[in-house]
Amino acid sequence: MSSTVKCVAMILAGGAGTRLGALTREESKPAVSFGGSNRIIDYTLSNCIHSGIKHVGVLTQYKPETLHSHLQNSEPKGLTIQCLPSTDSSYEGTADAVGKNIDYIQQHDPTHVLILSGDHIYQMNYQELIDFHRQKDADMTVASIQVSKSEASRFGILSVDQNGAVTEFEEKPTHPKSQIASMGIYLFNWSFLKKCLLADANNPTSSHDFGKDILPTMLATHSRLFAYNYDQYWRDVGTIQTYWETQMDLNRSKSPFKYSQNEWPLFTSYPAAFVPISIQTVSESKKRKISESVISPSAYISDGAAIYQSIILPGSSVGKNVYLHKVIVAENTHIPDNLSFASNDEVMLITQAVVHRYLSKTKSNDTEHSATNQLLKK
Ligand code: ADQ
Ligand code: ADP
Repeated sequence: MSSTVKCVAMILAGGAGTRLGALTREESKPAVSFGGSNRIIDYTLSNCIHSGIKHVGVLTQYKPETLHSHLQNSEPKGLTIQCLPSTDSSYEGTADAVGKNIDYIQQHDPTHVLILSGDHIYQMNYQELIDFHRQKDADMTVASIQVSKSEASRFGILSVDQNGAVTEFEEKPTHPKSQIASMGIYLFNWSFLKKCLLADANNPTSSHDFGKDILPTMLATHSRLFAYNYDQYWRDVGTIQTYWETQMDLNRSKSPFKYSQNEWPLFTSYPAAFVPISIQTVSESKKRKISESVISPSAYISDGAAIYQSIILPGSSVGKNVYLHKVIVAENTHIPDNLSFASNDEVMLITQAVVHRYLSKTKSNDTEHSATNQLLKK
């Protein structure tokens, strides 16, 4: 990082992540297991390390215990991580979460502040974003990405001129004017951000959110707001379907990531920097067939099991002759022998409750069981 730039990162990690259903019942989304032995937040933290950022504040709120202990056990070289939980009063919106921690930022006396989300899977060298921002002499730069028409209304949508200046912004519009989406990654000049946060805190009509309040106000007051176009792999793993799809993507032999694991190792609290994402083939002697799947090292797979396009989370076990296709087995779920869960369309989330429900429905059939999406939804 250039000697004139001192950048502190603030990772937003407090949202409830309700669309991940049972996976976020006990822990927040950034703490959810990902890729076998990592957690979702590890990808953003790794980007910080590879980008030469030295200080990261993690803003936590919803079910923060697992995330706190994960971060306290992580001691990545050269990075200090400070958990910043909403203790006395809850964080109202994302800007409120950062605004209530102005003192933490100030103590590092930065030139720039990078606002990040703890639930994105991507590899980005933030240094390139910082260079772009300085070149444009911007007050704030938002990272943006081209999305399909059908998914545009899930994002903040930008209109951008030829110079890269943002001319319009709408948070999750019903009728999007473009397909340029905000990635929820914002680089601010610190003095400018401080002014924005203080003004927003004093605005009684604001919901204190970056997308809903801060960006529109910046445009209305003609601030220098630019979009940094990112064209590499990036996923917001907000739903069960995208959580599954992203792990299937990373599991392919042709990884969509820009850098290999050697160039861009993933930092986790585990001694090994990176644990291979899948067990592609398992020896025939063990009589287990596993392909295109992500198996946590602490999961146990019995002989005779066949697992395809599935994710088995920590602490789970799969019994003898179980057949699984396109499912996610939630943490600490035990699938008894001879059961089968398979889906041909949407991925299925199997929790212990789903297993119990299924067993009680099929009590009369005591040999081989088979579940389909249809059956489980009844
Ligand atoms: P969303 O992801 O829908 O859209 P939001 O729900 O605010 O926005 O979550 C952003 C991040 O902040 C998440 O990591 C969440 O966990 C965290 N968060 C939410 N509330 C918080 C709080 N009170 N305290 C601490 N952390 C909190 C945003 C932008 C869009 C953009 C998408 C890209 O608003 O414009 O397109 O990100 O994914
Ligand atoms: P190899 O093919 O190298 O002899 P295995 O086929 O036994 O090894 O296992 C391949 C991978 O599967 C290893 O990472 C191992 O840790 C893991 N593994 C082995 N047995 C089990 C099991 N019963 N449940 C889950 N994972 C296992």
